[in-house]
Order: sequence, then C-alpha cells, then structure tokens
Amino acid sequence: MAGFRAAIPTESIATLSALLDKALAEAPRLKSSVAALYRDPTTAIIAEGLVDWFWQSPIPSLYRENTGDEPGLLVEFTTIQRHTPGRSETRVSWHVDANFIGASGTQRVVWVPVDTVGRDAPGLEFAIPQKPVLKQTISEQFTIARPNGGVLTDQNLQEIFGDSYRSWRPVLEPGDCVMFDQWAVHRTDPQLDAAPRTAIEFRMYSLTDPPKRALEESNVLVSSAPGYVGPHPIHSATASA
Ligand SMILES: O=C(O)CCC(=O)C(=O)O
Repeated sequence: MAGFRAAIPTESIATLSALLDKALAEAPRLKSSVAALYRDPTTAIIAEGLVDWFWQSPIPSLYRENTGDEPGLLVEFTTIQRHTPGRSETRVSWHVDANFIGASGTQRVVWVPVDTVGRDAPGLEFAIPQKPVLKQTISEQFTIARPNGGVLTDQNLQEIFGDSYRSWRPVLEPGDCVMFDQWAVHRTDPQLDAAPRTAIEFRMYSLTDPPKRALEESNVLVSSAPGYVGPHPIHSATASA
C-alpha cells in the first residue's frame, strides 16, 4: 500500500466535496454505491459527475504508474462514506476488499477523504504483516463464508498474524490519498470519533487483467473509458457480436 501527499489539487478536492455532499443529500443512508446513484434517474447526474471527476483526476495515472496497466473504474464498488461522531453503522472492522471486489485481477483501491482524518476524524487503520503471508492464507481467513461475513475482530487478527503485524494509521489532509490492493487488511480507525468526515473509495481494475467478477456478471457497472458507464466491454462485445 502507498500514501500520496497532495496528489489531488485543492480546487479538484473542492469539486469532489461538493459532489459528495449532493450525493449524500440524496442517498437515504450514510454509505452509498455510485452505481446505486447511477441507476436512480434522479441521482444519475451526480454519479456521472463523480465518474467524470475520476477520469479528470490524477487517480488513473496513480494506477498506471503502480501497475503498468490501463485502469477501469468498478463503478459498482466505488462507495461514498460519511462518518458522523457517535454513529457506528459507517465503521467497518478488519477486512480485505477481495471479499467483495473479488480475489483475481490487478485491482487497486484509492481512498480519498475530503476532510482531515487521523487526528479527530477517523481515517483507515491498516494491519501490515511483518513476515510474508500467503495470499491464500488471507483469502481463506478473511473469507466472506465466515459467519460474520469476513469482518474480523482484534482477536481473529491475533490468531492469523500473531504479534507480527504493524498498525498504520495515516493522518491525511484533503488532497492526500492512500492506495492499496484487494489483499490489504484494514478497518475504520476505531480510536477516533471526535469529528465527522466524508470519503470516497475508487475501486479500479485492469482492462487487461480484470477480476473474474467484472467479466462474468453483466450487471456489474464499470467505466472502462471517459464517458462510458456500463457493463465491462466484453459483455458489450458479446451482445453486438
Ligand atoms: O471508510 C471507511 O471507514 C472504511 C471503508 C472500507 O474499508 C470499506 O468500505 O471497505
């Protein structure tokens, strides 16, 4: 995983923050998928604005530089979260994103807060193993087939990693972001709750090494190029063949 300081210009963050405010004013919950906004005709324009914002931002280039591949956006799994002090429903315990975006493919998540996090408002906490851990171990231990849906406690983490993991709780200012893959073990920082914060996580996949899920399910919305939102192009190709 990697942190990027001042990766996104101030005026661009202001535009994003305004879009997120609009999205959350319309969404009935504090957590919302951009795909859900897209499917509702009354909020589709906000979702389109968020997808356009993504393609104009430096985030696709962060993906290219990190992976050497061309990115597509998993609109289906791009989610907005507003955390309000005292509310627990937007807190997520230890998990890996492979649980819902799938294990296969070159995937990257870029988590972008539009408020300062890590001092008063909760950001993310990562558990970084200090010894090599097989992807298979993480895949088996954090599986959605667990009774709690793959969301684990501190005790579960101890059982999996022992004492050999390090906690990383980055302080991020608006414009900073973190990038991680589907294997990164993380949660909402449980130690902070004094201020609200809004964040969006852009989940990207490789057009040349896509997750099986984006290929197999034609109802998963992606944006594989600026101006396009729909199923992964392989489905469009099949439909028009
Ligand atoms: O924004 C957060 O606090 C946690 C988000 C997260 O890790 C997730 O939705 O997978």
